[in-house]
Order: sequence, then structure tokens, then C-alpha cells
Amino acid sequence: MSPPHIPEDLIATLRSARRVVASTGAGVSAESGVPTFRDALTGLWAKYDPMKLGTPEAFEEDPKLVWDWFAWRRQLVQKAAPNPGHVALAAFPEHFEDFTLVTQNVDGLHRQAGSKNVLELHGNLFRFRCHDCGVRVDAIDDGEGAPRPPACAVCGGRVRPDVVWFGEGLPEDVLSRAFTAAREADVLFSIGTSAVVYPAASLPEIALSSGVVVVEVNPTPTPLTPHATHVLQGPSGEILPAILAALEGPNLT
Ligand code: BV8
Ligand code: ZN
Repeated sequence: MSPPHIPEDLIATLRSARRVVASTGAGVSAESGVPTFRDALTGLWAKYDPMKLGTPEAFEEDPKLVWDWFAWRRQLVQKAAPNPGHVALAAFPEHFEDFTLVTQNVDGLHRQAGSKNVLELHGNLFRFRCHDCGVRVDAIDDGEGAPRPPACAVCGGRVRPDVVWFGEGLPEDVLSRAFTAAREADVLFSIGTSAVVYPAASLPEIALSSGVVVVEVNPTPTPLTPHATHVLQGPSGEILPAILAALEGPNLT
């Protein structure tokens, strides 16, 4: 199958861009076999609503259930590998003076693909903290018979994944760095996100209001689609390598 066509005017814009931001959602990991947040409930989890399970209330009501859902997602991600989309993004910094990668994903696949300084807006499945005293927990015992969730060694409270649940604030410094990058960019890519979860979904909005060129990469339309400067409709695992190939190719202009 021929690689997707990338419009010449977009390539020209990218060639002259100095500051570029890529903001990704679960769709960039779909071709790695990691289900998106809404699809992350198959099998025995199908009867749960992620919007309800991914909340502090659900954890407080049934810590073991929420712990087990995240343990299930961790083992899914551990079987996954970065796909060509992650790998292409890891090479983007070579083509721009200043490149920032922001992600809503908690799967760590960007870093695994070689991306550096990834701004993880919603935390990471493989980091843990105590829900009760907030202390960071570097290692957990999730062997047979270990308590689920583990007990905090400092306060005896409930250890949880270091991710941001609905109704919880995002890490302030990460969010403000993402906002600044979106405001000051020449180009912002919105890749594999349904663009409905805030404040992450405000990044392309901030970019557009600052006159930044916004490029959406997604197989299906989202609320951002009508406003984006360029819309590349298709899977990121094919489109991102095609963009990189065009950037690496001869400058025909
Ligand atoms: C907060 C981590 C306040 C955990 C997640 C009413 C209006 C507006 C806002 C709100 C509202 N009511 C409540 C809110 C706030 C709420 C919110 O935005 N709700 C929305 C749903 C209305 N936001 C919050 O609660 C945030 N916190 O506001 O707190 C506050 C402030 C200060 C102090 C205290 C409190 C917290 C939000 C973070 C929640 N945590 N994840 C975990 O992962 O378990 S969100 C989670 O869902 C994901 O991280 C992602 O961000 C989001 C969406 O998930 P998905 O749908 O799976 O992924 P995505 O959106 O990326 O969609 C997949 C896309 O990929 C699709 O478009 C698909 O077409 C595309 N795709 C598929 N295949 C491919 C592809 N694309 C490319 N290539 C492919 N091959
Ligand atoms: Zn504690």
C-alpha cells in the first residue's frame, strides 16, 4: 500500500518551523495493540465505565477493583511495543530546533521508543504513590498473595497508580510547560486523541488562538477537526513515518 500523501504546503510549513509540539492521545498506541481508554474495558472489564472506574471515588469505594483494573492494563502494556508512529515521533527532534512531546497516555511507549523529556499530562501506569499520604512508592510487591492494593510503608495507607483520575488536578509544572509550548509553537500536532478530555484538549485550542498551525492526525473526525489548519485522516502509524520521510527527503522547493 502506498504511503499516505502529505500535502506539499504542510511540508513547506514544517521545513520552516522552528518550534513544534506533538500532543498525543491513546490513538497513537492503538497500533501497538494497547486499547484506547474507552476500549480498555473488554472481557471481564466490559461491564465497567472507565469514566467511573478512573476516579478517586471508585478507588475509595473499592480500592482492590480499581487496583486490579490498572494491574490488568499494566500487563497489557508490558506485552506491547512502540509502533512506527512512536518511532517516527522519536526522530522529530532532529528536524526542529525545539520539539516538545506532550502525551495523555500513561503507557510509557513514547519513552520506550526513544522520545526524551516527554510531558506526561496524566501520569504513568508504572509509577506509584500513596493515595493517603502522597509519598512516592518506587517498588511494589504484586506477587501472589500480596495485598491489593499494596499498603504504604510510610503510613499504611492505600498505594495507587501515579495517574491522574477524573476530577483530579494534573501535575501543575507539566501542564504549564505544555500550555507555554502550545502557545509559542509554530506548529502543533494533535495525534490520536478524541480531543474531549480537558485540560489536555485545550492545547490545540490555545495553539489556534495564538495563530499556531494545528495539524490533526486521526482516522476519525473529532471536535477539533473543523478548526484544524490541516487534517490528515488516517492511522498515526502510517502518517507520522510519511511526514518524517518527507522531511528527510530532498528539499524540492
Ligand atoms: C480536572 C489517565 C479539575 C488515567 C485520564 C464537563 C466539561 C468539560 C470538562 C469536564 C466536564 N466534566 C468534568 C470535566 C473535567 C474532566 C473532563 O475533561 N471530562 C470530559 C470527559 C468531559 N477532566 C478531568 O477530570 C481532569 N481533571 O479537570 O480536574 C481539577 C483541577 C484542579 C484541581 C483539582 C481538580 C482529569 C482528566 C484526566 C483523566 N485521566 N487518563 C487512565 O488512563 O486510566 S483521561 C483518559 O481519557 C486518557 O488519558 C485520555 O486523555 C482520555 C481519552 O481517552 P481515549 O478516548 O482512549 O483516548 P483518546 O481521547 O486519545 O481517543 C482515542 C482516539 O484515537 C480517537 O479519536 C480515535 O479515533 C483515535 N485513533 C484510533 N486509532 C488510531 C487513532 N488515532 C491515530 N492512529 C490510530 N491508529
Ligand atoms: Zn502513605
